[in-house]
Amino acid sequence: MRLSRYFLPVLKETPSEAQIVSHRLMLRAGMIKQASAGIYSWLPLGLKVLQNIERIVHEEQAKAGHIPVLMPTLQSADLWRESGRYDDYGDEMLRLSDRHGRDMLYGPTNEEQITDIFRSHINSYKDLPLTLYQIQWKFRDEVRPRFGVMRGREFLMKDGYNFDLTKEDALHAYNRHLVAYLRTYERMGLQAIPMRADGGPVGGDYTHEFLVLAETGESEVFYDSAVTELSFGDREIDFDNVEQCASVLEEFTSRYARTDETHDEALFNEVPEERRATARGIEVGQIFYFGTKYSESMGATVVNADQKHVPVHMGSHGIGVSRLLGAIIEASHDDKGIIWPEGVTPFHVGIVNLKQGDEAADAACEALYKSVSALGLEPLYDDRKERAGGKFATMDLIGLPWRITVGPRGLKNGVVELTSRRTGESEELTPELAAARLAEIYAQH
Ligand code: P5A
Repeated sequence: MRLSRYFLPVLKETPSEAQIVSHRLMLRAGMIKQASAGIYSWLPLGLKVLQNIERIVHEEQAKAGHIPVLMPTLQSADLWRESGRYDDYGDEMLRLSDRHGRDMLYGPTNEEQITDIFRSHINSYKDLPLTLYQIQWKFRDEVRPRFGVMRGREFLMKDGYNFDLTKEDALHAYNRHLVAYLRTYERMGLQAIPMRADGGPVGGDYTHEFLVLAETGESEVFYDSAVTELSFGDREIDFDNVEQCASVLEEFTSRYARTDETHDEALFNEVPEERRATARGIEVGQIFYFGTKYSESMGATVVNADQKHVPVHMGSHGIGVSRLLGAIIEASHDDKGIIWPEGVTPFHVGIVNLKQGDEAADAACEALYKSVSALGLEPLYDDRKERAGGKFATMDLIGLPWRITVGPRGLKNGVVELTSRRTGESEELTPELAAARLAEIYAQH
């Protein structure tokens, strides 16, 4: 993409309504525009990151054997009356009625709707296990939407639902989700720690939230600091292997780590004092096992091997897809702007032409643009007639992890400069070697 033809409405001033750094930077970098309280339009740069996050979520769900579907945002109130949640959900649910006076709602989550799909099509235990998921917009009429996409009213969620014959099978699905989530967050450059939590309106008492530690997080958390040393890394995992998945859960959840809802001071005090930590965290996901809560009330049963009708065991599993943008920025920025991890960056490299209009500089930038694109990478070429300082400031603000600077002086020696946004370190290389370095870097992501 050439910046002269792109739509990147960066702001010079810091917007006064934004209280936390991720919100400020998303507005300043022209990623989002507030439409009304807690509701945002996604501008091109923001949309690219959102789609990268979606892609990683889809890829990791596919590895776990989970199947994508797409359900509507508007749901019938009758389904929610069956589960009893229509009245329970309270003011967070946006309720509306259609021209025939039928009660509808904008889905805050989809347990009822997916259970309805399941009961309409599946009757036999032979069709289990089954996990369906979607990435779809949700609406929760939060009393105090704030911090931009962090706590929106309309937000994008990955929501998955498992259907199993037995509690043991459903717990394996739970563990599979935990593993898939650990991989998902790490690919986004995040450490998200699973912590025992509360079921809330979804239900069930077996649930973990995934928290990214950050001062601006809305949850208070208590943990054994040893959990911060764990990482999933690039180990191989067989998602059908019950013991393997269970041992990952064991490894990542056996130490004390809880949100304030489930915090237990006596248990916490058993952690050696030097490892007892309290912090704030951003909840980027939550997994639940709630057994037969929905299948019993909504009649989602299968015939088992003894020809008996039994309600299926279920769980649901959510990732805050749009919230993740805020969480990643909170975890990765400096005073100049965002620093995108390679896995989610909107463009792989920024090309800065120090002297637009100079024949050699223009030609070298064009050639680099072509060679980088030919590698399957997406460059953002700042081809505007602007001062170098302004171009650098824009690149730093929007946070591309790599920048290639091209100027007449370097070109006389046959070199351009490759700079890391994270470390600020630069290397002088021929344009060919700079492109090859990028290919090497991105081969790992
Ligand atoms: C699990 C999937 C559920 O709703 N039902 C389907 C279950 N879980 S949850 O924890 O309530 O939500 C899942 C994740 O969505 C994100 N989230 C939000 N993101 C932005 N703004 C909000 N107002 C908001 N509310 C929830 C969180 O990351 C949460 O973990």
